[in-house]
Amino acid sequence: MQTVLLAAGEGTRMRPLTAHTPKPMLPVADRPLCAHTADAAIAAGTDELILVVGYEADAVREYFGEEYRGIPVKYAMQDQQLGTAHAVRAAREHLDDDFAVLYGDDLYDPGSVQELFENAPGITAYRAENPSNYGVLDTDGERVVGVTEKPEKPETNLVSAGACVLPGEAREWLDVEQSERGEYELTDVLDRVFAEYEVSYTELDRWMGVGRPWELLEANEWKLAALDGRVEGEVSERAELRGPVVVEEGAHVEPGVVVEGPALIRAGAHVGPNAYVRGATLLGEEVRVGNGVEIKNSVVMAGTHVPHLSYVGDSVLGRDVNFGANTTVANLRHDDSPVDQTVKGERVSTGRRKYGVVVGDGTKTGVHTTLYPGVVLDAGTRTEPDETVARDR
Ligand code: TTP
Repeated sequence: MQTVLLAAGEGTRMRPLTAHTPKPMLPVADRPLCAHTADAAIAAGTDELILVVGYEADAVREYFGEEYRGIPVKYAMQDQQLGTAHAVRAAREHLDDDFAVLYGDDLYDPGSVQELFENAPGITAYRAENPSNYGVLDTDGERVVGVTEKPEKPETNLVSAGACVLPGEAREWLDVEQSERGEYELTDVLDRVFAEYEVSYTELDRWMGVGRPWELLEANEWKLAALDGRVEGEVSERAELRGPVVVEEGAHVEPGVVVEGPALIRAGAHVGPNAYVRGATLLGEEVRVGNGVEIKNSVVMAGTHVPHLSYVGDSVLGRDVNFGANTTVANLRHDDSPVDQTVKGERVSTGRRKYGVVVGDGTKTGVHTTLYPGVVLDAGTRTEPDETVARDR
């Protein structure tokens, strides 16, 4: 089976982390977000990957190359994101039989992907608390006969999760009309498949869409928890690793460091002396965490330095960030209410009581900078020494 993996998106809700990196290439534990899905598809028997790319396409091409884990990889360019059917249409010339469509910014549990592949043609579904906000499956026994978008009175709470396996014939059905919201949508292709094939559904055991920065934290919490501890790098005898901690080859952990898993310390990272890293934390390649620094439940991307006397909690730091000595992230409001963040100009609740900051690539903070919960710093921001940053920059 061929797998079309949609990875053309600009990831505007994930800004500033997507300023230079496409969302599907953001790190989730030991690989990019979309590689988890590619790997699940390969484990389920895919023999060819077709990546639909657009925004910052080169980053995707560089990672997957022409062959990935022994599987040929092809690319389809989608210059404008005009919809999911439009995206699959970009891949059409490469398709020759039944094919799966998976989303590069969704995380699936691999077992469910396997089940989806075994029950082709089929779609994925999950139980939603508020099904009226989604496309609800219309079923006849085990067979899916349609999807009703945002029904007022849904008959079930089983909603479509998007991923599907389509019969080869559907290649000819991709030229759908523009929908009311102006997109070419795969749901319109599916309507024809429901009418002409017996389509089953696979209920996903676990699944999440990764659209906003705190969801990147959640994705990392999921995939870091799935890692088994292993030490391939150099860990001082006077450092303590508790729980599942991975120290990759070429990483160093100095005396006086305590790491509580799940945590992943990637190749070339340097931690300590005297630092405290708590789960679930990802320290990317070439990250430096120095003396008197505490990092908790955070994603710290490649090349970032937090060298002296700082606290970082429940935060996402982009690439090549530098925190001046004594930079402190506040990650809890005095009134204990969930922390809000501005996403595309709108204040949105993250739903998280503990939530720190989101810092774009190349930012440098001055010494003694204090960052308020939910603050977003654009790529390349500079703060002055002693600054207290309560608003996004
Ligand atoms: P979206 O989440 O709608 O878009 P996005 O990923 O660019 O994020 P944002 O809304 O924050 O800007 O897309 C969902 C997935 O589908 C994502 O993996 C990208 C993919 N996609 C395409 O590849 N091409 C398309 O035309 C569309 C609409 C989506």
